[in-house]
Amino acid sequence: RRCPGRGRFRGCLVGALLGDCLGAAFEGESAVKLPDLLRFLRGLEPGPSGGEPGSARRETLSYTDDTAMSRSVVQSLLAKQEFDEVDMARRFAEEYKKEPNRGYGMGVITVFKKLLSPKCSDVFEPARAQFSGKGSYGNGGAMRVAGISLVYSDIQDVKKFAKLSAELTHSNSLGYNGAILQALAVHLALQGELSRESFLEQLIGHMEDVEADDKSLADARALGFEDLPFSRRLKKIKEFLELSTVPKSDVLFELGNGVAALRSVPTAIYSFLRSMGSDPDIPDHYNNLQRAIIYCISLGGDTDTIATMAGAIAGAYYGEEQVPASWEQSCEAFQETEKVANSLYELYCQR
Ligand code: 8NA
Ligand code: MG
Ligand code: MG
Ligand code: MG
Repeated sequence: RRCPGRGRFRGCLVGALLGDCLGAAFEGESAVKLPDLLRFLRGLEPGPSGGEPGSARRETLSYTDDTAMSRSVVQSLLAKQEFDEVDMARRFAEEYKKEPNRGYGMGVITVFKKLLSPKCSDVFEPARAQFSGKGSYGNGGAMRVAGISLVYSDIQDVKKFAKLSAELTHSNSLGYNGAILQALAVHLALQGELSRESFLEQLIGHMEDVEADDKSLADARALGFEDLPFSRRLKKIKEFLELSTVPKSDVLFELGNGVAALRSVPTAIYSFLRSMGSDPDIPDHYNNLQRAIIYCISLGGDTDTIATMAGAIAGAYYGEEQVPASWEQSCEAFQETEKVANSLYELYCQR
């Protein structure tokens, strides 16, 4: 097996960090105006008088729950050298206790509180009890999953541990299948050199298999969705990519911009794939990775989480060369993120 370049690991984690920190400035806005977003981004660049990159900003952009949980995933994988559910659950809960105001989902906080109790003996139990036993279908399992794809090179391992890592908080298959999809996208992106078509074909092939099990079918039906809902949205992405332009309203209707994994993971993947080409509305000096993040944020809604997922995929695909210094240096904890990416690279390439 060939090791992907180290720059892809750094690109992935820093891309995710950028998406979260930049997206968080717009989270929850129903309609983000592109000129406002571009003005905000220009504020990250040094002024005409020069100065260090990022010197245009006085304050650092803070990361949110997306990055806080991504960091716990990665730190657990590095400490244990493999997936360890007890250690990872403990890190999620301790991190929440240390910094509860990172903008966590309303439901998941209940899970952390139960995990912090000494009475908790099964770390998957609190997640199973969420939403009257239905489990969460939020995008929290997917937003933090990239580290799994940076540690496991075998695709079956990627699927297995993406699912288990998500199940610590998200027991509904519409939650953890979103994490599997996001992990597969990062896995494929790490290999690089893939066309849009083969990237999508491979994802569809895997998801049709993932979503065909009894629980996935039952959960989708219980929520009133058609069978294989993630696979169906991936096919919709294929249709969109064949059109020269797709109105934002169609993207929002078909793919969404919400906190459910089903209404955000496919959107992030679409954003990454469409940004392989240029966008008439986004100035040419922005590269593919920047376009992917800009497009996600322009959709509004759960901007930080959709942008963090697209940033992870685009960063794994294009590598750190596409991470602009001014954007990176505007974000909290970017240096630590690079360091951790280097450590993950060593671990991946030892396997
Ligand atoms: P979660 O498990 O609490 O799920 C998020 C939300 O999805 C819940 O609060 C519910 O509204 C809804 N939901 C999920 N499952 C069900 C269900 N079975 N029945 C009914 N409703 C359900 O947390 P999460 O970790 O998945 O959430 C991640 C999102 O929350 C990310 O966008 C993250 O950035 C954060 N977030 C924070 C804010 C904020 O401003 N604080 C806003 C949006 C999202
Ligand atoms: Mg967030
Ligand atoms: Mg993140
Ligand atoms: Mg969010």
